[in-house]
Amino acid sequence: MTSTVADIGLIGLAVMGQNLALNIADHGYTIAVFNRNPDRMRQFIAHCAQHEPSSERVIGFESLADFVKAIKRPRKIVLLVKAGEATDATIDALLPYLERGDIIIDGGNALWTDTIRREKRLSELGFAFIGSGVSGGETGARFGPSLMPSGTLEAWKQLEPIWRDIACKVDPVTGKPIEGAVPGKPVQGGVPCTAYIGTNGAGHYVKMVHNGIEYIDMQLICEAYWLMKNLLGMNAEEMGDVFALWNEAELSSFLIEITADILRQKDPETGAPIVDSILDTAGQKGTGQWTAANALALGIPANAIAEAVFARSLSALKEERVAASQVLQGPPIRLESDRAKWIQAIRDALYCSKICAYAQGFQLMAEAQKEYDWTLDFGSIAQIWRGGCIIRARFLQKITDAYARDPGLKNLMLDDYFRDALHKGQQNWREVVALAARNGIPVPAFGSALAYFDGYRSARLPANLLQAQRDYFGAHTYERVDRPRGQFFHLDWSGDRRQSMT
Ligand code: NBP
Repeated sequence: MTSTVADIGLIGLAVMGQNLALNIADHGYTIAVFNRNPDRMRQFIAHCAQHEPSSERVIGFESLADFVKAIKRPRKIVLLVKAGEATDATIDALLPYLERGDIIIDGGNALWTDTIRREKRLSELGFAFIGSGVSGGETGARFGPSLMPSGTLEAWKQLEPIWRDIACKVDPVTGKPIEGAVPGKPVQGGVPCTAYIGTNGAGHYVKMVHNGIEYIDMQLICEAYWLMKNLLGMNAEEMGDVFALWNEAELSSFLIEITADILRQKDPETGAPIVDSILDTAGQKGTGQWTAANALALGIPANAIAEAVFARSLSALKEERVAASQVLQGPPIRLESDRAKWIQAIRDALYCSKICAYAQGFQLMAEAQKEYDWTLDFGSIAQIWRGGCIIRARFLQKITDAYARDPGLKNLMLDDYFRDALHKGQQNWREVVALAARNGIPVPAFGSALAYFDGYRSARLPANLLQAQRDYFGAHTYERVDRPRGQFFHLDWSGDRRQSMT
């Protein structure tokens, strides 16, 4: 007979599951683990026995029935399987063994609508379901991820102590992640990067937007790099130094920091900068694409985020681009000699574009909460992204401060701090976008962020003409500037050219 010893269970022992299981064990919890293919579980347990200080708290099971029985009630079972059908298959396999009140926690990158569906189904069966975004990749899972859980408050209360223990911790004063965790010795103290996000799919939605922001953050850095390389003629090491310097101030972030490291890294085969040996094509799938698609569905102009997804799609057309480069011509590139001036300008373009990108992500979440009846705490969301995750940055504290000043803030750009930063940087930002256009260097994210800024701050846009066109060819009607909103008119464009109210 299996004894009930485990504080929690985990299914799915690929990269994320193994690392999260070890993180949980390092915090003193006994964890039962299971994997569809038992070989993977056996290998993991063998690895733990040899290399992991917390190995006695990780117990592997080959039978799902024994695995479930070993977990204390109400059971908490974390799924870290491939998102999609595998999650449903795992839930279906688990159901016969569960008892009322047991809690399934999906830590995969699930589509939030799937989480809503699963939560509803399981709650009707008497079980709880928490969808928890887990960010930070392999290292985050091992030593402290950013965790974005949602479900019922009762279920969250059960999970909260473990989730707070294993989450990344940030210094309460500096807001910086506390480093130094090693196997068996996790970080003590600090503010955990997790908080209750809301009901049903809210956690996975917020994780999705996080990933959308990650796409644009990375694309903006790539554009800054590309401009320095092509317009200023800088080599990888010099650019690495610039990113390292930027990492000392407002732009300080994990992505800027690793970019400095990447640019200084040599190719072990050739001795040249490794970045020059890497093929310039990137894939896009899952969460970045979902963020852009949902922005379209909700009618929120997250154009810079979408642009970052499209930039990857364009990069993937490598063979076509190589062929087109022989056919389509642009202007010759003219190197700029005033490096210091343009490095500062590119920095400003990057910072201003980043503000717009985050403004878009937060506006998207604000719209989604209306759509799905969530109550999101945007200041708290920015806080839990300060550590553990890929977009961790000093900047996030500014977002928390902005929502503390005004919880009903309509758009981040309207906050005093961000407004001032945009005002201060915009001249340089414009010059960078113009210079890039003059030289035929693509900067889709810088450009679309600037268009967003200019569009959002425009009391009038040319959609009046657009409405006229729509009314002309399709009698779609228009509102008038001199009448109350909600009154619609149609002009008989081809007949007597009279206007009627509809
Ligand atoms: P994968 O996404 O590669 O999934 C592999 C795991 O899913 C294995 O344990 C595999 O079992 C299991 N699995 C599959 Br595939 N089909 C299954 C099925 N029908 N029934 C049961 N189990 C099934 O692993 P990962 O990269 O560790 O990611 C796990 C989750 O975490 C994913 O949802 C991912 O999107 C998310 N995530 C990943 C990262 C990251 O950096 N990798 C970061 C944040 C979130 P098997 O061994 O029997 O094939």
